[in-house]
Amino acid sequence: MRSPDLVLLHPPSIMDFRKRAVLLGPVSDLIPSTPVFEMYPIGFTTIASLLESKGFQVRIANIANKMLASERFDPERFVKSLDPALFGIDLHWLPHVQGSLELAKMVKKHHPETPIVMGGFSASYYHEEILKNHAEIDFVMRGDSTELPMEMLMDRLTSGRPLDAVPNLSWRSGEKLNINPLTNVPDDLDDVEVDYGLMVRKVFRYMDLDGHLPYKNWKSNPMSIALGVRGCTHNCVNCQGSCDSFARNFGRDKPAYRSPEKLAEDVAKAEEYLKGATFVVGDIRQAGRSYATKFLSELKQRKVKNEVVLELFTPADKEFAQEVARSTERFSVQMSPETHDEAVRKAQGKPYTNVGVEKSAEFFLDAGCNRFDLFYMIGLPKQTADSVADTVRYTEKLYEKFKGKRLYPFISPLAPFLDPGGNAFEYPEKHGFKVRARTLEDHLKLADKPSWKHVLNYETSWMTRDEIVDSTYTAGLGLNEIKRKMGLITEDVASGTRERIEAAMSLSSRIDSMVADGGPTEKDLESLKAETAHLSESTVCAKEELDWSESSYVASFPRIAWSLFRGR
Ligand code: B12
Ligand code: SF4
Repeated sequence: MRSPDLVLLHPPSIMDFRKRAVLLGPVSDLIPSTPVFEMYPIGFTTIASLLESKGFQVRIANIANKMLASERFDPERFVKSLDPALFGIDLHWLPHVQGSLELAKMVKKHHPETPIVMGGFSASYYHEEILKNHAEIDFVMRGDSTELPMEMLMDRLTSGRPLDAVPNLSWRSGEKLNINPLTNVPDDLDDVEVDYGLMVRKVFRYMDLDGHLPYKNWKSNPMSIALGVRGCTHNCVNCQGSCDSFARNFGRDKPAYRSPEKLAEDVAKAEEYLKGATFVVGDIRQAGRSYATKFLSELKQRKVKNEVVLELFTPADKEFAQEVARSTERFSVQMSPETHDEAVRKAQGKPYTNVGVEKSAEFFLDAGCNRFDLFYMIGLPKQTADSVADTVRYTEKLYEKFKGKRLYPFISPLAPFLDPGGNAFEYPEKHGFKVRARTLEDHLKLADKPSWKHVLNYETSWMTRDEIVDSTYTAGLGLNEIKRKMGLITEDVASGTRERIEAAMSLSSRIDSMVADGGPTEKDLESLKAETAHLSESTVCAKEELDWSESSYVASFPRIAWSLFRGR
């Protein structure tokens, strides 16, 4: 079999997580990944689609997932066995700082002559520091749209032509750092393809299912993504994906949308391969109400049976809820009011009311929504520990108000990092944040700390790191108790969650004492290993509470087989 031209590698957040004891904490309780953040950027698939259409062969290898899937999998041996013309490693999410840089070293050790390109939001933000301080990385591909520049880079590398004309590329020539202009910022996403058929074929081409799976539990809770937008019209203060941040960091002064027809087609195509939920990224009303209506009518025509998960960035009216219901067979909605406190929410950049949130939930649930998820957060501007406790009390009222309906409130900390590039990170004093790490190197040092409290890169003027951690666990206990009282979870589940939270709290303070005494020592860490691994997952809630559908990937087998048979 021909060697791939490009291998895209996704690292775990911490390369040696299997050996190292770190209380990673409830940093991933509300997303599909485990705390090692094994999900790779959706952009891996869009880069692969474009390059494959131009005749290059691209392999995706989710190292994080392979390490989770099998204790016997040896990442170093695997990396050594590869032989592409170019390696790509993502540093999209900053929590991967340690994993991405360590993986780059491992690759370079075995392939000193093969260039490595890094990409993603964090790599874009820190491109100069990466190239100055990390000799193993040859290129950083900046920006939110790198498909075309990656094709140009591959083309130049394979033909030996100069790199000056490759947009968005930062690169070293000898000691010199070259920063090509960030000019590939397309106005729309109509040329960006997420091709699930290609992914299925790759699994078979490389006989590697785990290396292509987006996250560990995908087999029991499969999900696909439809990418409707790059950029955002909103300005949540802590977000690197905000409107201001996109302009400052990724050269984007307005969002790029996929046409409503193509987006609806993406949702329909995902269904050809997969029985499960499709998550549509971004509020479909961002591009205007007529865009949303067009998308929904296109979806209706396609008679999509899979569950469609939509996001609301602001409250919605009854008419919209009913339109969604008329256009889909099965749908869910997610909204992130962040807090019950309207003054805190406003400071966070979301100036809407609780009445608006509750009305939206009512409209969608009455229209037949499968579930309406509400996400609350700890670590916001103007938010105190008392305010977090009040949010928990508020969720009890919500549960009572929506009794018997499928409304699910969740709460989690802003962790482990305040996003570099977001308004709060860039202007911390203005927004009441104290940032403990500014450079990539600072974050690399934090990633080495033994518990998530010590990893946090921020505090606020209203909450210390201790308070953020305590409030998180206390809120977890509070929500658990509410759910138990209301009969939403069994006594067994409730006591299991309570025990886990209490054990995590106790372990967190034991680690604090070790740190205060100058530790923890290697021996301490060794003895903590089993506990830290057990107590970093499903702490503030059980992950299954977030599952969208009852499907498993076994249910998708006939579709996958049929798609292969058709050769698509
Ligand atoms: C959708 C989304 C998700 C989805 C993931 C979808 C996915 N698999 O990509 C979910 C909900 C699972 C998610 C989870 C998380 N997310 Co998120 N997410 C977003 C969101 C809303 C949109 C991202 C997007 O549009 N991607 C599309 C484009 C821009 O990226 P892409 O196609 O994947 O990649 C392109 C480029 O980035 C680049 N690229 C990326 N990687 C690489 C690698 C190489 C080698 C190259 C060459 C190029 C390259 O090229 C690609 C193609 O053009 C943004 C906010 C926003 N408005 O942008 C936050 C955002 C990216 N997420 C963020 C965070 C913090 C997280 C979490 C860590 C949160 C947490 N603690 O749980 C987790 C990490 C999950 C994991 N890895 O396991 C931060 C990132 C800040 C930072 N720099 O660290 C953002 C900016 C905002 C936020 N605060 O939520 N997220
Ligand atoms: S958190 Fe706010 S700014 Fe960031 S992507 Fe979501 S709505 Fe946009």
